[in-house]
Amino acid sequence: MERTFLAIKPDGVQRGLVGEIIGRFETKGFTLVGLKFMTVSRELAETHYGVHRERPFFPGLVDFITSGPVVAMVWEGDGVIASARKIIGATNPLNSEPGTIRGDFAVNVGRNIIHGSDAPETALEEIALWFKQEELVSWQPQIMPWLRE
Ligand code: D4T
Repeated sequence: MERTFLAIKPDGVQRGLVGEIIGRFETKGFTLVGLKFMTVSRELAETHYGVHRERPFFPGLVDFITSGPVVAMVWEGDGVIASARKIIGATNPLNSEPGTIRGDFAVNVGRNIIHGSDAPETALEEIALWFKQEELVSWQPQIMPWLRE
């Protein structure tokens, strides 16, 4: 079953949006298989955002993501990687559609509330970076027959 890595960034936590955000993925019908509330080390932040190392916004991005607690999560379900990106909305919240998380709650690209893996390869890498295998819980929600035929 497909899995993706999502993280509510420090702005989402500080603004009290944790329950609202988790609820969107839960009520959609995806399955939570990993969850932790944590402070991100600079090493983890720099590895996670390594692809952006040469970009001018990289230092500010690392400062921001390490500035307060985040909620790191793994969610499971058919098509969850692409679907979660749609639920999250475009990177710049001013371009995010209303109804998406960023479209509903954010106005600035440097404070865009939540991260979601953008492809199957990055999802695998990010899950392995943020979670130990034993921190993930494989389970079958009892409502599954009501979610898929
Ligand atoms: P993340 O990775 O946080 O889910 O964001 P996206 O996948 O939607 O977008 P991204 O990788 O291009 O950007 C990573 C992260 O950097 C911040 N950022 C981005 C920024 O502060 N200034 C910028 O100009 C850009 C392009 C926002 C998300």
